[in-house]
Amino acid sequence: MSESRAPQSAPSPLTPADETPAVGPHRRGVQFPQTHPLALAPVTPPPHTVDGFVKEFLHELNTDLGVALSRSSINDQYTALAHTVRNYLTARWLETGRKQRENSPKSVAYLSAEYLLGRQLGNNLLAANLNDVADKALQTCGLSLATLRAQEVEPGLGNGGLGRLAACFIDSLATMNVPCIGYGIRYEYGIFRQTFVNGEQVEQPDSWLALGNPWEIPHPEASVQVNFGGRTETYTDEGGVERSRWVPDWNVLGVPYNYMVPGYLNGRVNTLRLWSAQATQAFDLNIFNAGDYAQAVRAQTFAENISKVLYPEDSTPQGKELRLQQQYFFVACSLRDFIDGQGPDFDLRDLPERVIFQLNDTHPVIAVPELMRILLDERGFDWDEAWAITSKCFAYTCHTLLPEALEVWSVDLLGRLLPRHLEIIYRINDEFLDLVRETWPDDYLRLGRMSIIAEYPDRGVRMAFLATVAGIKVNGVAALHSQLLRDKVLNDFAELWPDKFTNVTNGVTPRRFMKVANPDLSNLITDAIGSGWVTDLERLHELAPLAEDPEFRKAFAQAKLTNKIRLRDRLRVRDGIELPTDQMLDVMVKRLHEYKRQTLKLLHIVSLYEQIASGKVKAADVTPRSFIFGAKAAPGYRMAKQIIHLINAVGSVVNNDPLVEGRLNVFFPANYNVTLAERLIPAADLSEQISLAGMEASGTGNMKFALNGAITIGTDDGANVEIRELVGDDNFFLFGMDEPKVADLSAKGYHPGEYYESNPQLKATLDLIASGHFSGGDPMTFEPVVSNLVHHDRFMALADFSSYIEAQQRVDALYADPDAWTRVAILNVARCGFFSSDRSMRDYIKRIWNTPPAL
Ligand code: NBG
Repeated sequence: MSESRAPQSAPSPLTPADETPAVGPHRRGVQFPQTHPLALAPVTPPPHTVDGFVKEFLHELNTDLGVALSRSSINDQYTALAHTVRNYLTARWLETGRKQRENSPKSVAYLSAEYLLGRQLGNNLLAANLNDVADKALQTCGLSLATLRAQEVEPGLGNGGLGRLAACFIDSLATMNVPCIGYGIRYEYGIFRQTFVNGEQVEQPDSWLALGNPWEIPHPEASVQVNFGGRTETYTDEGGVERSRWVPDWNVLGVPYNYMVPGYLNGRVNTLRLWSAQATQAFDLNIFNAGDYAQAVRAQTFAENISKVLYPEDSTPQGKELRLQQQYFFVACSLRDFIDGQGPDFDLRDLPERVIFQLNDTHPVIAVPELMRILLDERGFDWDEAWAITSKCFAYTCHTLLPEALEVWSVDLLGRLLPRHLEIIYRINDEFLDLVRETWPDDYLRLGRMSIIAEYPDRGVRMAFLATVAGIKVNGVAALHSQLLRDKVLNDFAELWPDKFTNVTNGVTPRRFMKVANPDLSNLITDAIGSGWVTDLERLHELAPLAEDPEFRKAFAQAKLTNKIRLRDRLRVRDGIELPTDQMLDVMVKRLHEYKRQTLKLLHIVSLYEQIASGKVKAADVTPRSFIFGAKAAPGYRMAKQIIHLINAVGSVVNNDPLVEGRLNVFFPANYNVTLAERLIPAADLSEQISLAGMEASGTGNMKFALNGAITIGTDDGANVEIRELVGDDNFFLFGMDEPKVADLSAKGYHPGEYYESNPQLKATLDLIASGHFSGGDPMTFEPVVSNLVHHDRFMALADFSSYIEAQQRVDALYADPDAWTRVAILNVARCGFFSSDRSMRDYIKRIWNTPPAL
């Protein structure tokens, strides 16, 4: 919906106060005379024909962009095309908004600091069923849809799985007709663009907005003011009740930008609303008058910094003030927006019937005290009433098990930035600890363990605990992860409230990751079982018998080959890589993190190479493989960056050593992102999911690979466990310790050096790296990586090495029989329908949200 409302108090940032424009004068429900029949008729999309499309496209190009086709740039053409597609969806968007206002159904408000959307054009063409029409229409104008699609810069507003999951979820909700609004931040710079200089990662800013963004609609007139800093004070209200209030000392504006979230062929278009920070006044007039113009402009920059850049840390948050500002900024805007959207007469006691705010990890958890503050300080509720409402409006999803990934905000910082919120958090904690005391009298250790306020090492607010106390439900993202949350990380809370804890296994959208990304396989599936699978992914089961059909296997293998060729063509242009299409494609793509164990993959490669280089094995006896890595390291994560360097160094030696005879190839295309994932995953044969058991919360890449017919080599970790259960042991290469074994080994004391000393192949592999073979003879370059593995190895790569190598031999054995391999790949596709994000959404609805699908 692109309508909006008058702001609370903020004047337009760009207009002097005495010239405040009329903002939103007759919005929201106010009738004003409409006499022209066209004004009374519902908005209609352009005709769904080639001519209709051409007309709309040229209109956009000529009138909106002001260029003639003959003079237009590719970016003009792309922009006009995007606007055209948008125009087809607009009628549905307005209609969705109208129904929403009419029926006031309970909505999901998904609060997420990250949305890793990927390119919009392909997905929106699909949702509006415009692919063929657009293709033909552009051809008649002498243009190519493929070329224009390549012009789009993807919005990289997320780090990895957590942000991509949010994007899959909003796609599924729209497709399932569930009212949902996604709220987030419109970062001016998304996740950095990764480049390699001499094999080392160098980060470049991601200026994704440089050429404009045709998919967003800004609404500056609907900006929201957000306060920061200052102090609190107590006062006595008219009824003689002592109350607190916040006296902030600075503020910024949140400007909403709306994005369409179209359902697949169902006429629904939900909204994603991303907030951008702007200074409240363009100039601070006092400073301006005093002559310090530069200082006045600096104040503006300070405010606008809030939505400037996405923090590139994945799994290890930095306790930076700006980050807390971002978090509060977007939830304050979003709560205000949602509440005001219910109209002036709305009784906030009914809020739990209108909305569930889903907290995507701890990033938006400051919304809990914010809602309390609104209810207490602005709406005059007493504490118990306010808490009764608040504690029904939130649910919390945890996405990690790493202790260092759980956000803890220093009390000092939080008190300085949000003093009233800190007071409220203390009160929530006091009441909560009373309950703990009642439940377990005299259990002081437990009291300290469960307190929302941590005392050591510094005083801090444990955001995960706050979310757990306030949330109606807490869920993990795969069965194993949810179990470990209950049994370990949040065990005390699970004892107090066993029913609060639940699981929803992650899922991925088949629209983007099959229909858009893998047209050949999608067509093959549709030819075999009809098109219903796109919105009912369990129907992929109907493919299972076809795994036994030689003709189908042939067609399936052919689709895989076509995808490899498409990937080869892309990598050739994008990275100057020459990918062989006649080798097994072995892929590991995900953020670079020690727990994910890219090093274990690397040890496998170096071990193969070492055996060839030392003459133990003939190159001709090695299964030809191309290994592809894709991974960004957090800029401040030194070990991760050294591992990237090492992968590149190994690649340049292995790929160029004549002894290898081209049978092993290691490629690391820079800047792995959603766009590349869409090309890579459909082409893969082998999916590497090799984290240490008990560390990966779920994984979603693992699901995308399996659904595209790659076979997994993996540990019993995260959602791998469920993938293996569904596809069957025979169709999955399992290796490594399971979580209880990892826990035992940890308890016993893990000594990686023992594995190094006792396994000659492992020793030879590590020694080769340590010798400087991959660093021009300099043994120091990768010494930190090697000694970290031999002496610390927190994630036990050495303990799982021999099991991994053995599993890779099983991979080779199966691959030697292409038909048998394809059969297993087909069974993976057929049995992974469970991993649709549509199913995840059904689980959230049933177990957590209680939102009926809208009509
Ligand atoms: C990530 C986990 C993944 C999981 C995604 C989505 C964070 C903090 N967590 O295993 O590491 O698949 O979340 O749930 O990014």
